[in-house]
Amino acid sequence: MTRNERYMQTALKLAQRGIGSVEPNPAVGCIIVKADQIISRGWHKKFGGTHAEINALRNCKKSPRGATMYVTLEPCCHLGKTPPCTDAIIKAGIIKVVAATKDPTKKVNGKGFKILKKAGIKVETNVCKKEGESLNAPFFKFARTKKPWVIIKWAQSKDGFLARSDKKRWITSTKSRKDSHKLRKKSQAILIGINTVLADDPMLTARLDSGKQPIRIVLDSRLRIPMNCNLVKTARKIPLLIFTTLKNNKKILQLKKKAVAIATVDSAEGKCNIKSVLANLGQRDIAQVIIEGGKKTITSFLKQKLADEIIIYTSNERLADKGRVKISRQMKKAYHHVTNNYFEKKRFDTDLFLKAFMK
Ligand code: AOF
Ligand code: ZN
Repeated sequence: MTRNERYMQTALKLAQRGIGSVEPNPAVGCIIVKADQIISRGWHKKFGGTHAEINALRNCKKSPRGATMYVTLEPCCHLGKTPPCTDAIIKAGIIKVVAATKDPTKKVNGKGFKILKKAGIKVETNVCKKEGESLNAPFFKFARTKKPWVIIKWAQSKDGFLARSDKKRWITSTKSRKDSHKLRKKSQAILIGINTVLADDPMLTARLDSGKQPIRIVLDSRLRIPMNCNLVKTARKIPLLIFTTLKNNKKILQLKKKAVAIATVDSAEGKCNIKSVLANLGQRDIAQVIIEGGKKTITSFLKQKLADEIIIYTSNERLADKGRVKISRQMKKAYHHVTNNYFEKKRFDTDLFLKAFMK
């Protein structure tokens, strides 16, 4: 490993601390090095907050004048929720910037590097590029394709059941369910099929503390959603978006009156065309969506290879005759289609948690 790579690894580790709080922004880490000594560290801590470079510049123990900055993403040069990082870097007297990746967003896309170079700062990029990109895979996908990062998530029993037929409500442990609420909280949108609405009447909220709630999305080609279901009843408080293939339907007006947003897409085999759904979500600036069920919806995303990531909670219990709705062949086989460049395996009590990126 070169010295540059070693320093970049430190910056990448710092960046990781922001995962879960910065989305849909990228997680970014930054260190400042002078005379082969790290004089400061910084990372982007939460969405809307100060950028990694600014945090690092503020944390300097010594003057950053004449120092080298290692940052995992090209410094921004635009006024967003925060001022451009390039200005601050130039002003601070940094003489060299080493970056892992270019920022692919239109507003930056190489312009940040150009501005730094013009100010006489040396720029080196693509140091640990692969790690830098996989750390922010959802951000890079959205910037390049304008389609959201698709996470498929489900909970199953050890013998592959998605629901139970006895009086107990849950398959997985309290800890697993808490974790899945955390996941909801850090995502922009949760999507389910109409069958899940009809079967469970869910709220689809992140029941942690107050704060940001993801947009709730239902695929409902024929608008079968009941007007008195929990999702519709709460639409004024928490956004609800329904995709349908119907146009000029009376129910569209009724739903709109209840503050439900409706989008009409083309149909594919009688259902909403999920490719069009994803394109539509991209237009709405939704950079990441979790598909939470049910079996049919999840299976159609897997069949069409539209999933980017899978998350599976598996309980230690075999349900056998207490089980209902077995996972599909595609769900069972999903594991043959994952990459190993990002893989997490851990336990929540006796449940197994698996997370991987799809090939
Ligand atoms: C950086 N350093 O730590 C991050 C960057 O609205 P704002 O001001 O927070 O800007 C968000 C955009 O800035 C985001 O879309 C991405 O292009 C870039 N993120 N840039 O220089 C950082 N998080
Ligand atoms: Zn910035």
